[in-house]
Amino acid sequence: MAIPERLPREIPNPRQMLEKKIASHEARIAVMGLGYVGLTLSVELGKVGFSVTGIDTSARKVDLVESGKSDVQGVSEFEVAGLKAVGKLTATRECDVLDETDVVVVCVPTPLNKTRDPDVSFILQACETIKDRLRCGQLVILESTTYPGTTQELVLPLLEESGLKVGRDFFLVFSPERVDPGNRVYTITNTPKVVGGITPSCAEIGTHFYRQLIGEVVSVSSTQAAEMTKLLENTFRSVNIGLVNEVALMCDRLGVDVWEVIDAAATKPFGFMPFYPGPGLGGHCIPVDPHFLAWKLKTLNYNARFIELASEVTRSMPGYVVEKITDALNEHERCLKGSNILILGVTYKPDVRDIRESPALDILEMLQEKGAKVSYCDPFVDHLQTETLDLKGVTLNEKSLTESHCVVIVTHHSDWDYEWIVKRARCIVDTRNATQAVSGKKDHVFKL
Ligand code: SAJ
Repeated sequence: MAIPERLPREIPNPRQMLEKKIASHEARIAVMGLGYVGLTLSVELGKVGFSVTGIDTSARKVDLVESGKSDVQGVSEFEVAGLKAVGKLTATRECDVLDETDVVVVCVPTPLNKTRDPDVSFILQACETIKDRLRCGQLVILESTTYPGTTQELVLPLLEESGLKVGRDFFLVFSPERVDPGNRVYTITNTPKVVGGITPSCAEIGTHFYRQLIGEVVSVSSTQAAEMTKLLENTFRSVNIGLVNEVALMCDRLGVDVWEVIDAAATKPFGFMPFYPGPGLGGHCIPVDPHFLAWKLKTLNYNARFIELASEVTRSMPGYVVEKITDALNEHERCLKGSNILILGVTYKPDVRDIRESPALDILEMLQEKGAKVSYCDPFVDHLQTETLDLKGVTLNEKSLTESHCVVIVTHHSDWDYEWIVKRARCIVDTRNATQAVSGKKDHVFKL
């Protein structure tokens, strides 16, 4: 593929040229990062007629797309293969395609590092690559969740090292991803999209771009506002989950059923939104995003107390579940050590494949350390391998249930028959109130 000469520094009207290409869907798109955000976005862009090239450092991810497959829940292989067949979607590990693209969307991971500080190295690597190939008339979008100031303070200076000027030669926006893998109600196209630009013209072009595939696009005044919007969304969730976990600990001491109390409070049609206690906080967003905000505020000498406190409470939940298991076994004159414990559900939430940050991993580790004989069952996870765990999943059947001294419902997948489980297990710790609807004898079921 011949690499065209860079466009000259000055072209008559980069913005007008770009807007026309976007409006006609002739704009060529590059999406950097083919995870749940990048691949989902690439497919939706291809479906409205753009030609999209996905760029990923993982040969496995590139090969999957090139062979018309998908490893992302909610992205159909039929759609990937179809777009591939008509040349609307390709994938590559090489970045020279950036010489020919008009819009580049960065959807790379932003994990926490070992000291739980933000790791923006993937963003910087992607932007270094973009800088080397930046041309007049290009729109660069950052979607990766990050702390307020990243786009303005890190990405912009890097891109302007090219000698091109933002708002005149190229355009730069931040637009938070709102992809919820497996959510059949809210998809990219019907979830409002927030856009913040470095300059007004950046915001206008970014809005113009997303309006090609999303019904509602909300423009905010800056990239910092857009970055902060995302962090507020997920900090709101994290803090409320922390609060309701503390309410569960309070209700336990009061001898009150926390689930009954939440359901009763949820009858209030205004001013209340139910959250539910659980074994801890998993996933790639909620446990991570608020710490981006807390870290940034620390650099500004501010301690984000709610974030830290909610995180502290929620991080104590796996240990609380192990206490519940110990108490439940005591009711059956058994100690934890040497008991067969079956964990039902190890993914971070129901009906997904993802085990990232799953509290089930902490619970399994703690039980093993205390000498319990642990096994797990999860239809989405055949084999559980982490730094400290190496377990093959067992089948949920009469045998695995009756041989267990305690069955622990950690992730309540929809397909399980909880009535059948309650009837066969001799002792159950239910961390999700999954057995709520089961009638009949339940004095062997212990809830959070
Ligand atoms: N959790 C609780 N109690 C609750 C809700 C969740 O313990 O009341 C736990 C879950 O078990 C899980 C963790 O919190 O371990 C995260 O659950 P989540 O429902 O927030 O699911 P995520 O991590 O997939 O969050 C995503 C986010 N979406 C984006 O960032 C684009 C989040 O903003 C969404 O609100 C959430 O999906 C959603 O609503 O599904």
